[in-house]
Amino acid sequence: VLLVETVNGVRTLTLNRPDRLNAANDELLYALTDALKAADADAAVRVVVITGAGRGFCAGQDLGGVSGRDMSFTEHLNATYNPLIRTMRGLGKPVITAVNGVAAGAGASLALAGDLRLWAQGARLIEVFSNIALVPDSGSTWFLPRLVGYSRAFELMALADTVSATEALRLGLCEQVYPDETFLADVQAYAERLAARPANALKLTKRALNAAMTSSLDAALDTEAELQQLAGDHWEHAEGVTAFKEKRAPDFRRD
Ligand code: LHQ
Repeated sequence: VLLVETVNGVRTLTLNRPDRLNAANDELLYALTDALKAADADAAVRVVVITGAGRGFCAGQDLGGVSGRDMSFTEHLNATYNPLIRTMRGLGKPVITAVNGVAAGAGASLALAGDLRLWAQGARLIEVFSNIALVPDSGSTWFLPRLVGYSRAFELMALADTVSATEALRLGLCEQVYPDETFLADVQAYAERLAARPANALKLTKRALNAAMTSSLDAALDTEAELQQLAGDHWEHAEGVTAFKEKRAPDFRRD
């Protein structure tokens, strides 16, 4: 259900149920969460990419196994999607969602939960939940209004309209859009640029940003002052300053 590959410090996790547009079952969700934790623990991994096999990114919950009467949705979310989303945002490494095709329902939430979102031109996102009279879950109600504002988020959720890649770029739902034909190579090149950046500083930046998303300015200033000490005490900082003085590129990949 999940393919795992590492190239030049970039670990790519590929959802692999292409005939179902990578709709998620328990096995896939547990495998993805475990693979993220393994990537966090592996010093050879500097950046994680999540993408989908075939023409879809992720069509959300596999509806084949779902009916409101034979499972607790609350328990299901708490056991599967919620730990996944928390693991992504808590990971000490950048997580890129490489949205190769349609992202729907919890698959849209997964696409939005990346620290960085790169889309193929043919990708699209649908907050499809209201089509089956459900509430957006797996973080969509948190991510989407922060990206597009309350009313646009509600509109997308209430009408389940399809967001194209061009529109996603305009709305700020993705950072880059690449041609379908070169998508994976473009994602890899982008991820390798990120992998050359100072890993400790990015880990601390991610921690500071995630805290700031829900904090006051006062608290953010305190967090910055605390984390800046950790960054400044790290060898990366010495390397950055030395490289600047020596008029050369810093080497942040030496460990
Ligand atoms: C699928 C699915 C799918 C199974 C396409 N399952 N087979 C919910 C409940 C409980 C608790 C936790 O949280 C959740 C969260 C959720 O994610 S709710 C939302 C669940 N997802 C959906 O409702 C999306 C359903 N799919 C669609 O609306 C369409 O398939 C989209 C818009 C994603 C893509 O449309 P098309 O490009 O036209 O593709 P298609 O519909 O022809 O799908 C291709 C195949 O994939 C097809 O199978 P088939 O055997 O006919 O080729 C679909 O049945 C299958 N598939 N999504 N979620």
